[in-house]
Amino acid sequence: MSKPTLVYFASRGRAELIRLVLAEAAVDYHEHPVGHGTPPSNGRLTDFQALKATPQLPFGAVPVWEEPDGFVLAQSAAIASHLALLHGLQGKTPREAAQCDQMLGAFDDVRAELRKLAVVAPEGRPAQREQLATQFLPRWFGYFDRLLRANRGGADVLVGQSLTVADLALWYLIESCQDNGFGDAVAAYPALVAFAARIGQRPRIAAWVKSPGRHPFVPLPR
Ligand SMILES: N[C@@H](CCC(=O)N[C@@H](CS)C(=O)NCC(=O)O)C(=O)O
Repeated sequence: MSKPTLVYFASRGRAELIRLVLAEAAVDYHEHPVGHGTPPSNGRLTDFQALKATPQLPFGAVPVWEEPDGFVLAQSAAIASHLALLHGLQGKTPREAAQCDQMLGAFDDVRAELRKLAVVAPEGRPAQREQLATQFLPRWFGYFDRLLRANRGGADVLVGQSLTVADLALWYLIESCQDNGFGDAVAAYPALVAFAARIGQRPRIAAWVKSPGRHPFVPLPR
């Protein structure tokens, strides 16, 4: 293996923030897509159930990040944070690094609530959507708006004075909410709308968004 490898399904999911960090850092890496019932390719297992039974997935789950010298890391937030640190996207001080991790925790909290739409019975979805749209997301975007504006007036980045993984996490959360019909919860906060436009216009992020390598958006069930 000469390039680092990201092991995940052929979808955005929990790997997309990692891919955004890799895009912003211009890292050359290989994707090893796993699936259900997929035969081995390039001499490697790609069937998820088979792979889960091996030590290649430290916790029997993906994403997993592999480096050419044999270093293997699981847990999406740990991978994002490791790559951010390697490439100067984890803040400049221990406090800024912790503030980045704070955002990664919040990112997981919000995504976990959104994912409930995928598991709730179809008849429960309208109520779940209503709760997300009118209570949960306005509350969380209110927190993010306050956090952003507390950093030098909110006209730049979330943590410190330069782009970090925290900005990429917030940008991806905003994009996911807008794409899933929760744009009003974001639109209520002009500083967040301007922030999302700023981050989305960064050349490497804009290029990743348009790239054929980006997996298509899959909506949460309606
Ligand atoms: N906290 C872990 C969760 C990883 C996780 O649950 N990944 C799912 C796929 S998105 C998985 O591999 N689940 C194991 C399974 O389906 O058996 C992370 O953020 O990486």
